[in-house]
Amino acid sequence: MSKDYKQMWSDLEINLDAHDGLLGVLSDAYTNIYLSQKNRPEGMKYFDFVISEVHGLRIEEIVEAKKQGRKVIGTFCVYVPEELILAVEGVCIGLCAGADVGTDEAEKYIPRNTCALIKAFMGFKLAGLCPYVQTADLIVGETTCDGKKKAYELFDEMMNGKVYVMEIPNKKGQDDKALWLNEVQRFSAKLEKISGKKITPEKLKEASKVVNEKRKALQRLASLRSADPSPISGLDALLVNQVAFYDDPLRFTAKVNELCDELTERLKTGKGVSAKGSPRILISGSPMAIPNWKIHAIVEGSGATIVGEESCVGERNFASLMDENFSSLNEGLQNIADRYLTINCACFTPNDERLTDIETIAKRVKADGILHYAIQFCTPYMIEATKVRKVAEKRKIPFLRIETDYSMEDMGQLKTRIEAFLEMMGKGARV
Ligand code: BJ8
Repeated sequence: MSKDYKQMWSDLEINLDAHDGLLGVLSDAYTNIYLSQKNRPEGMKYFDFVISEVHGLRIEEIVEAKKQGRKVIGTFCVYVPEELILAVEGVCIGLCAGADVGTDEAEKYIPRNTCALIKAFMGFKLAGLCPYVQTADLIVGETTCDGKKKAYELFDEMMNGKVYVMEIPNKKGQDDKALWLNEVQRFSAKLEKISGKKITPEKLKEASKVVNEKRKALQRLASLRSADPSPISGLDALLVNQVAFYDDPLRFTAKVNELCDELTERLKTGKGVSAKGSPRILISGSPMAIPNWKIHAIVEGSGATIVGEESCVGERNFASLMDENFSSLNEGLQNIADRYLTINCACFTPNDERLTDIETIAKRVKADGILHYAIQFCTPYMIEATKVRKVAEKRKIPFLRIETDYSMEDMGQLKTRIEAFLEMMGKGARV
């Protein structure tokens, strides 16, 4: 941290002692996992800085934005339209927590066999550890999986009524599309009410451009990883995708594009993070919220490179753009509704489009193997893994299925399984 932020944290009612402990653990993990990597692009220095200031400078910026009358909107799902939040000059923060924190406290409210992501967002609040949650004027939940849906009821009580829930349909038929459009309209009215600002077609266009440019930068990064050797590690690419959820969008986009310029230069000289021909893995499944780096650290520590994430912290977040051609607010809201329904989350049934996405991405990134990752007790992704396996078998792509939580207890066991998978995978199975 560049300075002492204790007063700011204290004003936000952060538990200072526990928070010091959390930052210490985070800093050690980052040093061991990230800073120990060899051959990192220079452009990652910005993201190292952002992480070092994750609860410092960025929170200071948000507090300052609040003083200027901007509203802070926390979200837990890539289905929440960022464009609308920006159209009322709000600050959009993706809140999903990826650390095993406050679990004991969370388990007083929700069953032990709840996914780690849900336990973490409740745990962070209960343990007084998340300054982002503390700055939020509104927290947007969604009716995706049952665990989240029910947890938001309890979370709303903890947040003194600040939780607003969007209804996400479970199917994608005509009635579902109408329901979803109505939800987008309802959310835009809610944002206008809490911000006191009107969403005009012009403001929505401006906001759509900002978010689309961010998506394009992330698409560019994803496509550069198709090279052999990849010019960037999976760990670093994951970090960029995680930072996408809370950094200032304009600054973030500029920094990702700078990084991509450097990676493009690397490709010209054939410089990469691993030797040409090293095993290439596509990750598919539940989202990996910051600071969940567990699987990437094991896979890359075992000599393979992760070249893509079919995940909401990855491709599902940036794969499709919003159509910026609209002339009325109604048309703009329709375009938002259409764009977001292209996200193929396992909470939908059927969800065969996700299988097509996995095949397409595996081909594009020249994956040698697919590792399906589900957070333990994440029923939608755990069950859908069976269909993903069938796709991998059909394409003769080696497949490994892993279910784990945020604890480090199974690191040894996972490493053994992943190493055996890489060994079995060998070469020559590339799609
Ligand atoms: S669009 S994946 S961000 S819902 S890991 S809480 S599903 S039990 S996070 Fe998600 Fe939106 Fe879908 Fe993406 Fe439930 Fe699974 Fe836990 Fe999950």
